[in-house]
Amino acid sequence: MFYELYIRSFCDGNGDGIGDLVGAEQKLDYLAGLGIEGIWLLPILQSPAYHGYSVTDFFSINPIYGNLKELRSFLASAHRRDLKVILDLPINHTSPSHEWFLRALDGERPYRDWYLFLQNEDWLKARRHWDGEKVWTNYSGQWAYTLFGPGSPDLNYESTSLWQQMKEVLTFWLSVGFDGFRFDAAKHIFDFSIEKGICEYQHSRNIAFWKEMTSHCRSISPDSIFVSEVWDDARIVDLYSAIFGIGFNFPLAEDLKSAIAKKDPELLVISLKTDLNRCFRAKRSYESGLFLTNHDMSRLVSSMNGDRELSLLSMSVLLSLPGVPFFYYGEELGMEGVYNMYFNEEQLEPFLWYENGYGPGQTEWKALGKNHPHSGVSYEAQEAVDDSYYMRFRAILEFRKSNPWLRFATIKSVKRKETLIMLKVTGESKSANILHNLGTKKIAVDLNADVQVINGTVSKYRNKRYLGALSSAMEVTE
Ligand code: ACG
Repeated sequence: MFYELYIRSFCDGNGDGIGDLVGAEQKLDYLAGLGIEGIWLLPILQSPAYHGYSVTDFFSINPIYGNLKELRSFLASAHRRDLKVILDLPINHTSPSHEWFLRALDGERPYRDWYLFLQNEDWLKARRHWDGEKVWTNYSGQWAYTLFGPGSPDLNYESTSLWQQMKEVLTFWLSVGFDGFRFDAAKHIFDFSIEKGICEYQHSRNIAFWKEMTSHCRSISPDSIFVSEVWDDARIVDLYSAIFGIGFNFPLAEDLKSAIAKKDPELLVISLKTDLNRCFRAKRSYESGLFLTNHDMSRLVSSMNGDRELSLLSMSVLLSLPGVPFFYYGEELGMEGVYNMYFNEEQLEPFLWYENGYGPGQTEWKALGKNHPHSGVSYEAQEAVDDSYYMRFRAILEFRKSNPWLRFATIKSVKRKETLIMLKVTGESKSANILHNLGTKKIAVDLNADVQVINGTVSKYRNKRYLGALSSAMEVTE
């Protein structure tokens, strides 16, 4: 299990209101206590942007988060707790303030070749693949290709010297002590066709690029962990996951949430059968990155329209599946936040440590618009209450932690009876039946004595067992 950490909003170690590495290091016991095995650190390299995805220097970290010494100390402390740390690395583009881009604008080589400048007026008609946004930006009279907007001109990997440069970046961060990378925007390395002048993914070229980058890392650090961010349908996600080893399962995230929000068991059966298709085979060369939300999406409780029971059920379904689970900071508290493409900040609010919103480590870089003080959502308010959202979320994490075999399990079957979903899964040394009740009434189930409640309730009445409303349980069968 990995925790997706947005350092700016997590814990402030130097009293400036902005989360930093010193603060995050102080909270490593908290993180390890959640039962996670690793941390996905959202971008921390030099960048003028709050999200950090537009980098101005690939070899240094944003000074508001700390310095290299503090990063090394954070990594060593994480490793002492057996936590892996992977770095989110956005190498598809830079900030327009990156020195490379400024020198490219001046026509200096090789930097000029490291970006794509307009060669044909017709290219201006090109539109972004998924939403029709414009993809060219005029910088003082020179048009550059900017798929993600004017704040991030794309790097142009037609230039082989750039491949070499990026390998040096990877070598550097591995030598600092990272255990691997979450590679941002993996399908976008080659996504503009120079021949046709349109936006068009060139998957085979992208894959060749990533093969070379990942082999480079493995030649330095054979156990490196890679996770690919490819937001696309299952076929494309799979293509890339095979190179990286772990690929975020975007279709599953969307379908699972939608099935549970609608309390539609049939939809959930279809989702599990299609989005986890490969988990029905025993031999797999890569794993699903299981997740429900990330920083580009509405938070879980918000996507369940405020229904916390449905949120916990979604999490318990997710954590009963084969793959490597990831969850976003603050989801354990049930924080809220709605994603908006043009104002995508609500899901990035400060982690609320204290009920009154103030105290050592609390970040204050932005206002708490959704997760108000005195609303009972804080860590302080919830950690002492047995049936709080946080404690119930932790119990689901604990279930997963005590069943590590589920990661590599094979799904034998997925069946439905009324509101009940039944999965048969088998691992190297164990098999189990996993039951999820999507209904609002308890339902009679065939469970043996060796039952682990994942979430909700299992009760007994006259020799019959019942799985409570919106509850999940597992029985180990052998
Ligand atoms: C990553 C980061 C994100 C970051 C960037 C840029 C990339 O996580 O925080 O933005 O560094 C696309 C890209 C992703 C990108 C997201 C934000 N995420 O592919 O790499 O945009 C469709 C498209 C997807 C698209 C998605 C976005 O296919 O490509 O993701 O829409 O909504 C079904 C379909 C599926 C479809 C979905 C949703 O599932 O199968 O294809 O996805 O429905 O409709 C950051 C900032 C930005 C800033 C940038 C520089 O957040 O504001 O501009 O950095």
